[in-house]
Amino acid sequence: MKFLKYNILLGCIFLTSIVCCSSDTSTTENTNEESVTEQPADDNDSAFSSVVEENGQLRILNGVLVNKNNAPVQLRGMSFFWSQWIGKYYTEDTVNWLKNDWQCTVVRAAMAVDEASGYLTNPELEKQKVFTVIDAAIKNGLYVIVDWHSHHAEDYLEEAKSFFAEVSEKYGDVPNIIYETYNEPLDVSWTAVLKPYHETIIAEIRKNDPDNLIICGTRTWSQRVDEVIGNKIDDENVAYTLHYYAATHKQELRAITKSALDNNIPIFVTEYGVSEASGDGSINNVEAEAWWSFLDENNISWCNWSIADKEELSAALKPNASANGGWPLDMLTTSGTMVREELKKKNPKY
Ligand code: IDC
Repeated sequence: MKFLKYNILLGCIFLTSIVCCSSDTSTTENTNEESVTEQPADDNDSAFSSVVEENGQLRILNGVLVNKNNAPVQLRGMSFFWSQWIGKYYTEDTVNWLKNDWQCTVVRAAMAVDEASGYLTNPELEKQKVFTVIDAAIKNGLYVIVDWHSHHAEDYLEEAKSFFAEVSEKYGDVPNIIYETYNEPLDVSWTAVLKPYHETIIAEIRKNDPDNLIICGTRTWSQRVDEVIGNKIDDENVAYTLHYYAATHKQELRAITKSALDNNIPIFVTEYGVSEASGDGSINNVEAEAWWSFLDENNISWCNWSIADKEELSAALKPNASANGGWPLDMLTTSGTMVREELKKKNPKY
């Protein structure tokens, strides 16, 4: 059965390649005659054992995240919490559970930097947590985002350079790794501060890793993706970060995002909540659904905030949930339940 499905899948890719190759590509910016192929219908039961086995090396093509066959890929998964505060979930067992039970195709490790006792104070301790998640993600065939979780990264340039140099040297030869150079800048200039910051870090990464995806934070808590229009970073495999919290950010932020998309700016939602931007307050189901539809329509990948058992509405787990996965459904919060259902409904099952 699996073999048959695999052949049908290959057939679809082959046929869509022919259709796409013979169609008019004049609407695309790219002149190298490559085009994005159509995604075969997803029956939610993949013939492959993991998302990385199926999709391999990711890249950006005409503003879209595509796989090794140039077919669009939309990853969906979970973000871990600040590593220094709730690092107990940075375990192999949690990653296994997020793949097998939650059907995540991507996870995000949030390396705390300057807050409390993060990387600046305890680099080895914090790195070990992040490396544990990366190693487990690679074993599971998941994509993994390595996020420099700071609001002031431009103030610690040397530390960021050395961290990303180390990560790219250690993991740059596997297709699983995705770098996120700056979680959320505050109100600082894209042109004068953020773009040069990202370029400096990208130069470090590219010494070791010529091709994996790099995601770059934008002004105002990674919301102003429109400011990248006409001012992109000169690297083929860069996407830009959008963050939203559904009970706070609504149509206005979707409109900003749409203007970026209309200008071929690749977007990746490395973090969002169904709650307010505080991470708490209230949950907005209607807006959560509106955002999920918007992301699907535009093939935008996402990670939900967060794998944590803190008493706040954005946390996925109830207090004292096990650090080794295996969570019974009654240990999930309202947010955790909503997001897990969305993942299981939309992601392929590996
Ligand atoms: C929040 C946590 C909260 C913690 C706070 C500290 O949920 O418990 O007290 O950080 O700053 C973001 C950030 C992310 C925030 C999250 C919710 O990237 O670190 O986590 N959020 O406020 N951007 C928008 C919302």
